[in-house]
Amino acid sequence: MQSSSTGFIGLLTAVTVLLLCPTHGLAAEPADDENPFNTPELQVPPPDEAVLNFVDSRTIQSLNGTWNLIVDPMDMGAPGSIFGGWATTRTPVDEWQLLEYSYPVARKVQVPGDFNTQFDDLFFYRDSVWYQRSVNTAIKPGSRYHLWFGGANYTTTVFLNGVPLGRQVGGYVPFAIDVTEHLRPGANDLVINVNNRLGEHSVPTQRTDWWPYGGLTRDVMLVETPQAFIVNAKATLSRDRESIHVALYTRGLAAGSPVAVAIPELAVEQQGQVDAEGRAVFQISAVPELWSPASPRLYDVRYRAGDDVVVDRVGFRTIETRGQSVLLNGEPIRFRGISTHEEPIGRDGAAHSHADMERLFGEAKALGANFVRAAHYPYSRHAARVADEMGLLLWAEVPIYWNIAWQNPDTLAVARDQLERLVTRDWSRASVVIWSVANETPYSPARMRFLEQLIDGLRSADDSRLISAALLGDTRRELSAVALHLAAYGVDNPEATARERAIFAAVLERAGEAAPAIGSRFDLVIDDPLGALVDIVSYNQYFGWYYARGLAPALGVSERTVRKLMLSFMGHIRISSAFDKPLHISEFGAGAKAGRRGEGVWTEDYQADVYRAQLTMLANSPQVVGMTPWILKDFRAMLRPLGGVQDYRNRKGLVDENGRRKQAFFVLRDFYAGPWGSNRPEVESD
Ligand code: GCB
Repeated sequence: MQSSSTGFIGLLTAVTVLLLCPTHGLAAEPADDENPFNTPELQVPPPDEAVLNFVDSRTIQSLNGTWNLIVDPMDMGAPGSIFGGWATTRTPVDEWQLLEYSYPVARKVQVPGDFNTQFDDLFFYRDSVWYQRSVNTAIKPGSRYHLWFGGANYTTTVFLNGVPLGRQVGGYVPFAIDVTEHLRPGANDLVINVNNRLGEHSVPTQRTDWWPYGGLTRDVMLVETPQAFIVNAKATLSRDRESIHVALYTRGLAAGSPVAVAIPELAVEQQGQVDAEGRAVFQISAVPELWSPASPRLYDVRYRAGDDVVVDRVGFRTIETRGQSVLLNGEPIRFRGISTHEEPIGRDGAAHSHADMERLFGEAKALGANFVRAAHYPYSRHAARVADEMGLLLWAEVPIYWNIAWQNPDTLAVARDQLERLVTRDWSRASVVIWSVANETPYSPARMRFLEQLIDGLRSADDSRLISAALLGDTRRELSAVALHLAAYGVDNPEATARERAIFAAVLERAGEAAPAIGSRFDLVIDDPLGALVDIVSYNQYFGWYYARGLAPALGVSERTVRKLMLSFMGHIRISSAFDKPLHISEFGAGAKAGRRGEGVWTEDYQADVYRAQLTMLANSPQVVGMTPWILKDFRAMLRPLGGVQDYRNRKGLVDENGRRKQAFFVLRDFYAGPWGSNRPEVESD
C-alpha cells in the first residue's frame, strides 16, 4: 500500500511541475491536499459585482451555439484534479498521450439550453457537467472584454485558458467577468463547469415544484466596451409624473468626467458629471406619454459616458397603493393575472429567447390578462422586455421558496445577490410593478429577520415598485373552521351518504354554539406578520384542490363528498387580510389532464368547476384587487410522478405543454371579460 501510494504521489509531483510550467499555459495549481483522489478546492473569485446591462445595444460576439459537454457525476474534471485536470491539450498530441476528459470527442450540447431536456439520460441529472468551446477573437487595443452570461444554473465556474476567473453561485440571474487581461488574440479555450445540485443551504433548496434545469440555460456572449464604460443605468418616472429620475453607473471614468442622457422623442438632453464612485444622477423635467397595458408606449433613452453610448427602450409609469387599492398612473387597477413558469409552449425545457416569451405571454394576453406572475425565480432579460412591449404588468420573484436556511449568512448572501441582480437588471422596465421576496415560507422569527433585511435593501435600491410575498395561511386553524362549515353543508345534503350525514351531525353537535349555520359567511383573515413589511399582501390558497385531501380522512367521509360540499361552500368564503393594504391572490388552481372529461380529479370539468367556485369566492372578497391563478401552462416537476396523468408534469395549467386549451381557460377568460375585470372603483379602507 505504502509504496504504491508513494509512487502515486511521486507521479502527482511530476505532474505538478508540469502544470506549473508556463510553456504549458496552465496557471491553475493543484491543491495542497495530500489525497490525490480528492477534487481540489479551487479558490475562485466571484464574478463582477454589478450587472453589466444593455448588452443588446453593444458590440458582442455571441457564444451561443454548439459546445462540447462532459458529464461528470464524480466531479473530477477540474484543473488540478488527477483525472480531468491533467490535460494541457484538447486533443492528444499523439497516440501516446493519455487523455480521458477530452472535449472534441465529447457529446455536443446547444447553448443556450438546459442539458436535462437535450439528452434522455440527463433528464433527472442534478450534478456537475463541463462545457467547452474555443473562442476566436481579435482584440482591439483600448477595448475591454467581458464574458457575459444571461444565467446558468446553479453553481458556475468559468475557466479561460486554464485560469479559473469567476464563480457565480445561484441560477437565473445575469453575471459578467471582465476577462480583458486573460483574453488572447486568436483562439482561447473556454471551459465552464456548471453544477445544478441544490442543497439545504442553497436558494432555492433541493425541493421545488419545478424542474431545476441545469447548464448554460441562457445566452452567453463576449461583450466589448471601451476602457471607461457604462455598467448600468436606471430611468423611472417621479411620483408626480412630471419628471424622470436617471441614475448612471460607470466604471473607469475619473470623478468629474462628463456624461449625458437624452430622450430624443421628448426633446430632452442633459449633461452631468460622474462622482468619485462613477455615478451621475439626473432629475429631468418631462411629461412623457404614460406606459400602461392599454398603451405600452416606450421611448429610446440614450446614455453617453466618455466614448461609450448605450440605448435603452423605456416606458414611464407610476405604481403605488392607497389604502386597499393599487393605482397605476394614479388610477385604480385590478390585476387580471396568471402565473407562469419560464417554460416555452410546445417545447420541453427552459425558455430562453424573446420568441419563447412572446408565445408564452401571448397566451396570457389571449386569456384577457393584464398581469403575469413570473414565478418562482428571475426570468431571462427577454421576459420583462416582451412584457414592456406587449403591455403586461409583471410580478418578478426570487426563489426563496418553502424552506430556506434562514440562519445561514451564506444563504442570505446568495438570496441578496439574486435579488440585486434581478432588480438592477430590470429596474427600468415599466412592466415590472412587483418584486416578490418569498413564496410560502412558514412563519419563524429567523424567517422574519432574513426577509426584513432583504426588504430593507430592496427599498433602498428601488422605490418605484411595490414589494410583496406570497403568503401561506394558518392552514390548521383555517381547516378546522372549514370542517365545521362543511359539516353544516353536509348534514342534510343528498351528496353525502347517510353515514356521512350522521358524522356531520355529530361534528356540529360537538361544536355546540360554534356550529355555523348553512350558508353563513366564513371570513378567512390573513395575518402573517410578514404582511406588515410588504406593500401588497399576497396569498396562495387551494380551496377545491388540496384541502379536500386532508379534510376527508380527518372527518371520516369520502373525498368526493368533501369536494362536492366544498364547491358550494366556497361561494360563502370571504378572504381578507388583517392589514389595511391591497390583497392579491397569488395562487389557486386544480390539476387536469387536457382532453380528460367527466367526473373526478384530473378532469377538465372538475378543474373548471374549481375555477368557477374560486372566482365566485374572490369576487365576493372586496379586498382582493388581483389574482394570478396557478398556472398558465402545464410544467415539468419532479414532484409529480403520477403515471398516465402527470408523468412528471404539474397539470394545473390552463393549457397543456403544447398549448391545448382546457375548459378552465375559457372560464377565466370570461370572468376577466366581465364586470370584475374592469378597473375597479377604489376600495376605501374600513
Ligand atoms: C404552490 C406552490 C407552487 C406549486 C403549487 C402546486 O403552492 O407555490 O410552486 O407548484 O402550489 O401546484 O402545488
